[in-house]
Amino acid sequence: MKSLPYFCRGEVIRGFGRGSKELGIPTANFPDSVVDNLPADINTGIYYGWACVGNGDVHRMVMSIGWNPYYKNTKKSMETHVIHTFKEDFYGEILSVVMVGYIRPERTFDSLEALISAINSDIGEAKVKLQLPEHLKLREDNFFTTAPASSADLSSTTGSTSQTILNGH
Ligand code: ADP
Ligand code: RBF
Ligand code: MG
Repeated sequence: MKSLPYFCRGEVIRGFGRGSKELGIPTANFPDSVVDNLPADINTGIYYGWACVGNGDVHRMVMSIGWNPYYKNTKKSMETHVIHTFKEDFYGEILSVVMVGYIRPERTFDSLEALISAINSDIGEAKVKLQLPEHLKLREDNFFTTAPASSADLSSTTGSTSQTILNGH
């Protein structure tokens, strides 16, 4: 995928509230402004990379892009599970992410347990792959050191509530 690494950020919006309640795996959802800006060669499926909330610490992440076939969503979503335990929700804050690698396509499952165990194995794969030097260096990218503290800061610098950067340029 020539568009990787792919950097983007935007406000965290509310989804169906299923991630935490049904799966025990919260996912921070991006608005349409971020989803609609994805380059054509970024296929739906599961990605891994780095993420930070506001101008906070950079953590590992896994992201699902698509229609959640297990739930048959009608709207394409882009949801990030940050591999970190936060003290509080962060709706309305700016989530900055870099997608560095692809894991697998989205699929449906026979049970909720099977979906949960697939997500846990994605998290395991992300933890292994993110140790590669080429991935570790993206954690230090300026994109994160200059992350806006709030959506007001993002819109005052970009005139928008989202931002996307291809291949770090
Ligand atoms: P929704 O359907 O509204 O996205 P979820 O149940 O998926 O609800 O929970 C996502 C919300 O949980 C995020 O928007 C964020 O505010 C919060 N959250 C807490 N910890 C995490 C985490 N580690 N990764 C992603 N979101 C988290
Ligand atoms: N949903 C699916 O329907 N099929 C999948 O294969 C799938 N894989 C996922 C992998 C990861 C790493 C994450 C974070 C989510 C995945 N989801 C998948 C989305 C999941 O159904 C969604 O996060 C919840 O429904 C909450 O919105
Ligand atoms: Mg969610």
